[in-house]
Amino acid sequence: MDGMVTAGGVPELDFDPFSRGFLEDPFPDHARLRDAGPVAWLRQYGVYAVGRHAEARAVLQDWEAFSSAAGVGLADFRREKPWRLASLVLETDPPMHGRSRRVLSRVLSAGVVNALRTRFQRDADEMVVALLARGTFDAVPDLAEAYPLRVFPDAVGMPRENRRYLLPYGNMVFNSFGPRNALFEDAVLDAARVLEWVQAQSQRENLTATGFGAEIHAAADAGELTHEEAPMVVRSLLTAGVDTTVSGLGAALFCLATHPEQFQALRADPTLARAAFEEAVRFETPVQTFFRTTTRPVELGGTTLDEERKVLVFMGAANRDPRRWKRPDDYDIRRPTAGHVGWGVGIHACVGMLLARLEGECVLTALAQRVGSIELAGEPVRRCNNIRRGLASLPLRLTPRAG
Ligand code: OVM
Repeated sequence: MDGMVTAGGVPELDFDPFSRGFLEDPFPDHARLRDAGPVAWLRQYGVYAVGRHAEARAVLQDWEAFSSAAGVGLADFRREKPWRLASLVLETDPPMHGRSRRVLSRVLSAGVVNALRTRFQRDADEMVVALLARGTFDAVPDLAEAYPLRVFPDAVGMPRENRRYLLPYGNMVFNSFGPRNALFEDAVLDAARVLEWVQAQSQRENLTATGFGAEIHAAADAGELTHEEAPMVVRSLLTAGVDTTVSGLGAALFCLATHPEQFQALRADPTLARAAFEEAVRFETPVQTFFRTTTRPVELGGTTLDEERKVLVFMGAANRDPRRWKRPDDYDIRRPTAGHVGWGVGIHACVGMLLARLEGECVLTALAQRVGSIELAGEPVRRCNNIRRGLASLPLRLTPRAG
């Protein structure tokens, strides 16, 4: 029952953040969580929960007290075997984390990403022109999925065949951070085949001689990683690189279709494309939650958390915390978005965010320059996932820009 407190004085809540009802509309429970206090206890799972912006940031920034090495899902790797081999970057602490992170930071650095801009913009322009010719289409498969599935595996150096497997793979990994519920069980039906495919794609001989994948393997030649570690770091790219940007692009398209005045502001000034994408990442927060595990008794928001407990950080709730944001439930492409936690914060903050932002900027620039209006052409359908917020279907109608 809501209203109870733990022995440590932490308010207890009963909602299930991995139920379909919650995932369809998390916002009322987000408000309850934030209003209950700086930290709450989710009775159903026996975990702490943090929904306010200040405490979400504090947890994510303190990797020593709030560890990732026991897994960033509900499963505690110190007690249960991870569902897949643990990631060398997401599910590690320093010093191991720094070794893989350093390589990924370089492979996905500003200079490398900026050099992709011309090609990424051309691909976005081509896709938007083709979709304008169709007029009405489903923006999830035909744009939010199609665009990252073209540009990202190209940049990694993957072959063309079977790229679409990256989508069910991402769906299963993101579901696996939650409990072993029906969402998880349904997502992993085909796991053995998909995991084997991802492992094969991560091997040096299956990647082109140039690209992100080749560069990670070259880092093993240079002694920065072992040759056993290199394919695992490539796997991280394949895990985190597509599903997430699909959600982000879907979020931006949904926001622009449902806020026509914001799309008109973007058309009037296409240089707002990057800001419009960033605000969609705040507003919808594609990666809604991740766990940490306390390594010691630790003070947070005036209470002391027990050691060896999972802490569920609600980035989606923090990104709409009225203690931090003015009119948090408005999608406003001119708002200052700095400080949102949609990419995480601290040592684990998204290492691919420059690439994701480039994808978002290119697609929204193409829309701003070529499209007159974006309307819903049917009801959007949510794709429920334990961790990742996104759509399965977004029917849209585009009209060309006049003149
Ligand atoms: C991984 C990985 C890294 C980042 C994110 C992610 C968000 C997975 O290393 O496998 O899902």
